[in-house]
Amino acid sequence: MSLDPARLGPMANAIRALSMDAVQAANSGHPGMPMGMADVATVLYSKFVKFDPAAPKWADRDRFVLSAGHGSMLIYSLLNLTGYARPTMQDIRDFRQITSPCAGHPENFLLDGVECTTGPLGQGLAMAVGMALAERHLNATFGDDLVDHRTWVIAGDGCLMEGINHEAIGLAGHLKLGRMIVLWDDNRITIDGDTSLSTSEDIPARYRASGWHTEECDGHDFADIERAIAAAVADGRPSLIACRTIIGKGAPNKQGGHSVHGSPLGADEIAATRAAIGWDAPAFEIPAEIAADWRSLGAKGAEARAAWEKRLASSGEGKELARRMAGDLPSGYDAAEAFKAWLDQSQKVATRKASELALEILTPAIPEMVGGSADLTGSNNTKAKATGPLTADDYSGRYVYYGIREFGMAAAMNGMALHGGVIPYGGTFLVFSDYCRNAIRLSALQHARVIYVLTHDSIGLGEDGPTHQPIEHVMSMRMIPNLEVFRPADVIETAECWQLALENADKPSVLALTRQNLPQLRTEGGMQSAKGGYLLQGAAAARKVVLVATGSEVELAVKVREALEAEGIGADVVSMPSMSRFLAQDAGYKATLLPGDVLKVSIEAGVTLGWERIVGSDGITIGIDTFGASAPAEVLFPHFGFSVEAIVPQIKAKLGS
Ligand SMILES: Cc1ncc(C[n+]2csc(CCOP(=O)(O)OP(=O)(O)O)c2C)c(N)n1
Ligand SMILES: [Mg+2]
Repeated sequence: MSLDPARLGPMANAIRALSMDAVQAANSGHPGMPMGMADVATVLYSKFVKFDPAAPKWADRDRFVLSAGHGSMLIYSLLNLTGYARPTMQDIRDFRQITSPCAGHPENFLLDGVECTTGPLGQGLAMAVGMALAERHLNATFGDDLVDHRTWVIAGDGCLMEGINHEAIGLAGHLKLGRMIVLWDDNRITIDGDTSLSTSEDIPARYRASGWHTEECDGHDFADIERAIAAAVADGRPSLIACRTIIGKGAPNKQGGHSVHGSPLGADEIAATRAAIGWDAPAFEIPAEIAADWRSLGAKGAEARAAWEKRLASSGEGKELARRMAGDLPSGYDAAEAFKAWLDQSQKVATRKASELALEILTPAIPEMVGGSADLTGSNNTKAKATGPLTADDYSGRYVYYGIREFGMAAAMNGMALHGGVIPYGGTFLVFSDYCRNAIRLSALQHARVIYVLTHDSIGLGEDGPTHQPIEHVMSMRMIPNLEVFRPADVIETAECWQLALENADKPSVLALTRQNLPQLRTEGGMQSAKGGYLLQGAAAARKVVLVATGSEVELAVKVREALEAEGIGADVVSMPSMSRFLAQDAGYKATLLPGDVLKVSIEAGVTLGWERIVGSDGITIGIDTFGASAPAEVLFPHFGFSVEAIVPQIKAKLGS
């Protein structure tokens, strides 16, 4: 059945009017994209997207991602017009103001219906790959009756030009994520002007080469748009639809040019647009008939949702799916109990190996954990026996071979976490966190429970040399708000940190893990890491010094303490697997561990910047503020001053003893 263009035209114009008027009122924003894609979005929502504004978090809803996040007025218009509780028309009037959830770019934590935060170009599309992957995985686990939805993306030239696009579509094509459909706003305009300034790529050919199905349509011809989307739905491969559009369509003097990308149209052009598209209503008013047409679309989903709820209630699996979607860990899960057996085993292992040992216990108990690595499985130790490969032939697997696609992996994991029902974790070398840093930042911004397993966490990795040796990475990730960075010191701390990371339901975590073996320092349980820092060994002689260390340097701190004690200088060792967690403890606890009247010394094989917060301005910071070097780890540590012989004299000199 084809749609009636006589009704669709005015509906699309409602998006155009709201977008140009909101941007004008804010005197900032991007009218070109929503005006250009208004026709495509109208067809998409009239006929294809499964959603229910009355239940925005309905688990089996389609996911819609506006990857071209600068065109945020498009999604705000759609949510308002179809009847979501927010944004209200007042919210839209207040577009880009502090009181409004209609932020400059769509934020998943401000509005239901915004599935992910977009704006950093390319990442919306890459997150959608993760959503489509989570959908197939849950479908394979729970069946068609409970999980059966699509992932829709609107992306611009910029999203397709970014390097991450290559990683994202390569992964989606390989995994045959056929329920993902990308509508490309093929307007041939970016900020600087015509796309011919900077590219001559055959984008559909690139997608086809990556295993995608491609379609083209006239993005202003309703019937042609419907045809192309229907063809995409019918094809088993992921689909790209090149929608040939005119940026700012409707604005008679400005459409088609780059000036409409990111500036208000201005009062004169807005008046001319109203005349050109036949829109008489004042700003922020939608004529009753058009509003009713949009509302009726919104109401259509209620029936499908009610039917799904019935199926959920009558399914034996319903409760389990609901638990996973709510993000609650399984009841009866108590990893601490399982890890207790390790306390008297004296295991000397790398913390990456300790992480694998923890995963062998955690992954069978927590079936929603889906692991992976960017081609470093054997180095990151991310694969456990319970996590079989997730492939195009078997989506029920729980281990994703992401390939050498760190950014694509991180963005996909964001999409998986935001889709819900899975807890993604993935590995690469810590030094390559830079490759995916903006996705890690978006995990934090979006409150996404993603666990990054970042191994080879210092010069301790040895011979691979300075390109592979993290220096600034641990500290620089501690600077990202709402991201918890763990650097455990031994097998017991690693297990504790894994548990804490899983319990961080509203934030991502980083586990910084060693390549090299470390002795087991802890023989007592008690979840000490839960305070971020704790007293590992107390001073025997009168306390003059507190040594604060993380990860592999806790072993060194223990040796420094022994040497000091041998000379009658009492020293505590504080292990600090999570600096942010420690800093969040109450003042009394912090003062007990780090009293004002003793010398405090930090030891961490990374930059010293930031450790003043812990040791104060008259403490000592042992670290490394240059690049590393290529040599065995046993040579590198003393070379860079990480030895009892180098550290003890500095402490004695400071104490004046
Ligand atoms: C990673 C990233 N780089 C740069 C920008 C700044 N930026 C926002 S929109 C845009 C141009 C995008 O062009 P296109 O996707 O074609 O959007 P259109 O102009 O057609 O609306 C740029 C460079 C950004 N948001 N994200
Ligand atoms: Mg463009």
